[in-house]
Parts: sequence; structure tokens; C-alpha cells
Amino acid sequence: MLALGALAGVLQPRRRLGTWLFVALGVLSAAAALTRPDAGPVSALPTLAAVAAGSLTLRTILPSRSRFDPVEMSIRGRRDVNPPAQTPSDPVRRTLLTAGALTAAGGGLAYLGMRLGAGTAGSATPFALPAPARPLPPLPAGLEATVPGLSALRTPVADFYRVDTALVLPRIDAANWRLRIDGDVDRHIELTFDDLLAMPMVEADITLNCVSNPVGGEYIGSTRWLGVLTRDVLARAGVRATADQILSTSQDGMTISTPVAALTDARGALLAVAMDGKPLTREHGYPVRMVTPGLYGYVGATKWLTRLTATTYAAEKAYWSTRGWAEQAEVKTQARIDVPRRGETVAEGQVVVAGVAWSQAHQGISRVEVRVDEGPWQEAELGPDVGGHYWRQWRWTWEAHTGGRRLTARATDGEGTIQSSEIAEPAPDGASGLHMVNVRVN
Ligand SMILES: Nc1nc2c(c(=O)[nH]1)N[C@H]1C(S)=C(S)[C@@H](COP(=O)(O)O)O[C@H]1N2
Ligand SMILES: [Mo]
Repeated sequence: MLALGALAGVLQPRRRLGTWLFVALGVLSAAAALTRPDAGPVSALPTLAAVAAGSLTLRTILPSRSRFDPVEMSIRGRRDVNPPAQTPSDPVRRTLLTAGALTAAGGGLAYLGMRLGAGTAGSATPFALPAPARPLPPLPAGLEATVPGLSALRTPVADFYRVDTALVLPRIDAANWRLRIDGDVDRHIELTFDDLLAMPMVEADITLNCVSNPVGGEYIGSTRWLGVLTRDVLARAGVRATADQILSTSQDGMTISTPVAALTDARGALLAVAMDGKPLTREHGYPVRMVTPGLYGYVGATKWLTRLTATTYAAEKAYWSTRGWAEQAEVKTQARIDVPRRGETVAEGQVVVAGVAWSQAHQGISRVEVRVDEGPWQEAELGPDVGGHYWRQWRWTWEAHTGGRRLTARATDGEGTIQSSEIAEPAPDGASGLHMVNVRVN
């Protein structure tokens, strides 16, 4: 924006091209703002104000060409036998002062706007969480207490990764929130937030991960969710047998498609209202989001959910399906090494190697093995079992000998299948390959 502002200033003396540049950018950004799904006529106001401010600024600091005419200025300078060095009436000085004041005012306003916008970023109106019909026992203590650097068994909400297309977080008032269920169903229905909370509440420990997570990456988090079963909600509308996809829509227009089967089978897909014992934060989908065990977030975890449409994969394509990502994608089994870190130098002797592993689509983790360089695979000790939809911590004690070493981990799922060692990029349906970490032993 600074560069464009400077460009406008340079262009302005030529037929007021600077003003036209502002107008052109204004039209472009007003169009962008007005075509947002939740836009109203006022969405164009900030842009109009910006164009007006920009043009006014150009007029104020570059009033006309002649004042900057170098010839005129030099004549004026010669005429002043004893020029009052730099009076405020000096056009250059006045221009600089005006421009400086306007820049400061603009910066202040921008800062104020950001503060106002961010003021409620994390907070949403709290509500009393209903009790689950069958509460789960508390989560067991994880291995992180004894292994510094290991991912906590339960990811704190503040550390939970965030991935979405929302430039501005949707601001939803739970009291006005409605969930529309339509498409190929027996009855089109609409649920209020209270309707939802009145249904049987379910607690579930589920690990969520992003399809764009590279091998060893950070786009994964695990927590205890509270919500209603997606299948209970869909049953109220009666999804017809001809539908194979539920297209879910977020307040901001983002769409995600999920197989009907994944939302209605025994895995227990949820419409969640809380994570880690507290209402969802705005970042994570307040007031209601989907959580579908075994599927990557982009095909099962719609945040700011407002609509469920029963349809078919042949008829409707979701946001990412038209942008190079697979229409359907199950989470791939993976093991990640958290400690030691890549490039770390460790002391010779006993070194704890530890991490997490997950296989939400294949009954959780039954084994994790580690090897040093091309050595034999050695079985790691597993942390507490929180169920097949949740990641599992692991740790292994290594007798480390000096030199550059490569640690590799691999997981075996609950069905006995070893994870794929074939290297695949995240696109189109999730990364695969073994996580390797190079360390130095001294
Ligand atoms: N409305 C909406 N929901 C969304 C997305 C989005 O862009 N918009 N991104 C999805 C993706 S790609 C992932 S991985 C998860 C991430 O959820 P989190 O940000 O709560 O961790 O949300 C999913 N739900
Ligand atoms: Mo994602």
C-alpha cells in the first residue's frame, strides 16, 4: 500500500493519474468486498472512505503543478533578498508538514481500526455447556511430564493449529445462529443453537489434522470435543438414500464435502460446540463446527457451520475440490519425531527419542518403531491409549554413539498395517513417507 501510495503521488501531476489509480483500486476492492457471501451494501463503505481519503490527500499535498514548478521556485528564491529561512508558508515545508500529519493520522486510524477489529478476536459470547449424556473419564496423564519437548497429550487450545480461508474471522451471535438442513432430505429443517444444545451431548477425544501438513509437520492437534452426533442432526431431516455427499457451508461461504457414510456411521462424527471444556473460540469455529474422525479437516471439519445440504459428488463440488485437492481423503497413518529436534546436538549416551503417531482412519496406533541410520527397527514404548481417533505418544531410549546420525520413525496402525514409506506431497490427498531427523552426537 505504501508503494501504491508513492506511485499515486508520482503519477498525480500527470492528468491526476494518482486519483484515477485510487479510483481503480477502489472499484476492485469494493467488488471484492461486495462479492463476499456475507456482504451487504455497507461492505463497500471502507473502500469508498479510503478512495476519498486518498484523493483528498493527493489534492492537499499536491494542490497543483505550478507550486512545484522548479522555475517558479527559483525565481521566488532570488526575489527574497533575505528569505525568512523556512516559514510555514514555504510551499515545500508546508507540503511536508501536511503530508507528515496526514501520514501520522492515517497510521493512527489504521492502528485504531486494527485494535477495534482484533478486540473481540478470541472471545465469543460464552454459554453454559450442557453436560454430556455419558461423560468420559478424565484424560490420562501424558508422557510429556517426563519428556521435555514432547507434544502434550492434549493440545492447549491456544496452541491448536489454525487453517482456514477466513481473512476476517466470522462474527456469529449464537442467539441468532441457525443451521439449515436442506437438499435431498425428507424435510427441510432449521435448528437454533438452543435446539442443538437440547439434543444428547457427546464427548469425544479426536485428533484433527490438515491435509496440507507435511511429514513431521505441525498442522495437527488433539483435544476433547463436546457436541451432538452429526447423524442425530441429519436424522431429523431424513437424508434420502440417493445422496452420497453432505455439502456443508460456513457463514463465510466456504464449502466442504463429506461422504454421508462418514457422518452417519459408528465413528461418531460430531457437530461440536466446545473443545477442551470450553465453548469454541472464534478461531476454531464458534459457535458450531464439524469434527469427523478419520478425515482431514478440509473434508470434514467445517467451522462456523450454517448449512448442511444432502447432495451427490456428481452434482456439487466443494471449495478445495475445484482447486487441486482430492474430493475425498482419509487421514494417512504417520509417526512424528518431536525430540530430539532436527539439527540438535545431543550428548553421547542415553538419549530419549519421542514423538506422536496417529491413524484415525485405521483403529489408532498399535506400534511405533525407531531406527538409527540403516540399523534395525526397534520398538518404542507407547503412551496412554485414548482411543483409535486420538494420537498416541511414544518414547524410546537410544544408546547414542558419536557422529552424525539419522533417526527414522514408523507407525503401525490398529489393523496391523505399517505406514507407507512412499514419499508423497500433501496435494492432492495428504503427505506420506517416514519422518526422519538428523542429529549430531558429541
Ligand atoms: N469455514 C471453514 N472451515 C474450515 C476451513 C475453512 O477454511 N473454512 N478449513 C478446514 C481445514 S483445511 C482444516 S485443516 C480445519 C482446521 O481447523 P482448525 O483451524 O480449528 O484447526 O478446518 C477446516 N474447516
Ligand atoms: Mo486443512
